[in-house]
Amino acid sequence: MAESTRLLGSAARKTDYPFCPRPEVALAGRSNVGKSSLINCLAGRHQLARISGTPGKTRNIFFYLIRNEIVLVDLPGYGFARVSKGERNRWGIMIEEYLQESENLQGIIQVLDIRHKPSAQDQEMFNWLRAAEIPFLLVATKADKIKKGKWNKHVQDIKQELDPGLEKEQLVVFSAQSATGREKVWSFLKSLKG
Ligand SMILES: Nc1nc2c(ncn2[C@@H]2O[C@H](COP(=O)(O)OP(=O)(O)O)[C@@H](O)[C@H]2O)c(=O)[nH]1
Ligand SMILES: [Mg+2]
Repeated sequence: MAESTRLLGSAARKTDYPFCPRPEVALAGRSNVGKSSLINCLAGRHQLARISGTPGKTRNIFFYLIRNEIVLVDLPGYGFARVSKGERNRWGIMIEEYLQESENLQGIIQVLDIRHKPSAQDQEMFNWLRAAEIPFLLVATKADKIKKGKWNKHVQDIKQELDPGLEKEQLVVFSAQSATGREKVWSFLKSLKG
């Protein structure tokens, strides 16, 4: 029997997407923000998604089946300054095609660094997913890097930039290192099924 948590495949274009037997949830965020670490933390597997030491290389879209429940779709990270214009276009086409054409996209997790205000590209992504009217969750990761007493201030700053009217449960404080917030992200994933 195939493993219930595994890489289903990777692709750049729709014709190459693997068959996904479960609802798909895409992860969007800046390069190096912690998307792959989040996937590994949710999966309870350290080396499922590759953690990048060197950010910015435009990669394919990776599809991971998690516990036979959900498919997490690791989109290539945006906002890496040193890529060429051609690379950036390739990135845009890849992500847009996935977001518009995927057969079974049920939700999006936008990953932000809790320490930083959302960048212009974070805001663009957020506006896009708002307009798409798809269930979404904001995850403010790397929470272990700041004191717990400061979490709320950083969360408020992020909300202020994106949308002050965001509901509390739409933004989860997370750490892949300590697994803070893991259950809340799972609750979101489970709310999408079926
Ligand atoms: N301290 C800490 N480091 C993290 C966390 N999440 C990711 N990182 C580190 O941030 C870097 C980029 O992580 P990665 O998951 O590859 O980011 P991605 O490019 O968005 O997939 C790696 O060095 C990770 O170890 C976290 O929650 N806490
Ligand atoms: Mg990654």
